[in-house]
Amino acid sequence: MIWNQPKECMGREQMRALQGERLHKLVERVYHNTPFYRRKMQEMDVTPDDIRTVDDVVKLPFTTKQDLRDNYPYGLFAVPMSQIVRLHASSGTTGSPTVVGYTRRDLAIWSEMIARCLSAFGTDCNDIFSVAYGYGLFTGGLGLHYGVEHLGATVIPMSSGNTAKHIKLIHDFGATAITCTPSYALYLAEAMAQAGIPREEFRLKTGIFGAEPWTENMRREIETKMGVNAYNIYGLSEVMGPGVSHECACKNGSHIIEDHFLPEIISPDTLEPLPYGEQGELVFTTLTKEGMPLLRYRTKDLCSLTDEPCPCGRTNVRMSRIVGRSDDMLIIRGVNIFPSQVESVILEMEEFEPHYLLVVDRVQNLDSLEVQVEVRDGFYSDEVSKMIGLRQRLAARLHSVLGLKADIKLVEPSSIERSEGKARRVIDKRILH
Ligand code: ADP
Ligand code: K
Ligand code: ZN
Repeated sequence: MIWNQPKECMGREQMRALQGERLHKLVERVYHNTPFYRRKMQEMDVTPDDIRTVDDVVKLPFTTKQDLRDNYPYGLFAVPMSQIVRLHASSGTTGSPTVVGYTRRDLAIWSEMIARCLSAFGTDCNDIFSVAYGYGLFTGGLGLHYGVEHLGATVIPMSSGNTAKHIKLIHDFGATAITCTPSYALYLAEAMAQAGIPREEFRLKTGIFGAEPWTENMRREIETKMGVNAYNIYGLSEVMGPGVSHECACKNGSHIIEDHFLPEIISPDTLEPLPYGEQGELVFTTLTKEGMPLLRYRTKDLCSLTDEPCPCGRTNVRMSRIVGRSDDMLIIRGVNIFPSQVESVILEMEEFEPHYLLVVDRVQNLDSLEVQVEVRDGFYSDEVSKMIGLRQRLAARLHSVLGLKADIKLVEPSSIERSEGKARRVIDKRILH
């Protein structure tokens, strides 16, 4: 079902016209209400009158996470605090937290966006959702929570942690859908298998995962282990939270909620806009946000966009999976690599569990990469020659994909730390030297 047919299936020209109108109004608002943006626009000699169509967006200044930090806590808010009804903070994966503020209308729009996502995943008012993202400052928990209610489905506000109780409630309450990070989903699936409750006694059928990068191979792994149909949901707190984009039944990229968020792809080096199809940094302008509207926010997330028609009938632009964040990119002996590339390779080999850790170091001025990976039960062996053979095969595959030699450390099942939220995939010891 398509929750908001007029907005999700709008003709491209009509959408662009709507975005242009909203962009003009947005720029007027921030020009008058946010001194930070007025100053930036004055420096660039742009006024709201120069911004009439969606193509004019390129005349506007970028916003970065550093701008949010420099204006911490409320400097980018565009309404008085009397109109802010909620605060969230980003989880600070890459540094000190940043604060975001929402008006009543922002929250209503957010819930409606999530209802669109959940409908695209095939869920409806008959579903019972376990929301297992963290509740609190993180946008995942409360964001999904109110979206599920808006859909009219039933929400179990689980939050993360307490996995044993979680499994009992998913079972007893007959949860049909679950939403959390993909890494927690894996952890939970393993714990469900160990709990001794027969798989048929669970009613779970839909899994909605996001908040960190994950690969197609990871999707298959979770689907098999948990017995759900798994969908990708994307978002970031600065822009709104989860629900900025979502997959549909076609699973061929994630539709962006374009009537509220105007996407661009830029070259992270030259900052020039790139055409559809090319990979670069994703940038969003929040067309309707009141509390903390942002012009051309640089997400650091690397992906590509397409406006090719989708068989589901939605016309909104789709984004590819996030390859990684530009800050996650490791440069090892001059070679650029993303943890997701290692994940793909590991999961293509049946001998490995989807649990891995990259340890980067610098020894005698030379970068080193160690890949720690869990060997699946049944493949782990005390026979040294078997393990050496396995290590060599993985090393060879990684070498051909990454163009880099990695040291492989095979570890026993369940020895790498599990995550209830966003997984930590990299330990970069070079920072300490
Ligand atoms: P932080 O930047 O502190 O982690 P957020 O909790 O807002 O703050 O996280 C947003 C980021 O999480 C995004 O910019 C993106 O890097 C990542 N993310 C969110 N959803 C997905 C997804 N479905 N796939 C890949 N990455 C995602
Ligand atoms: K208030
Ligand atoms: Zn679609």
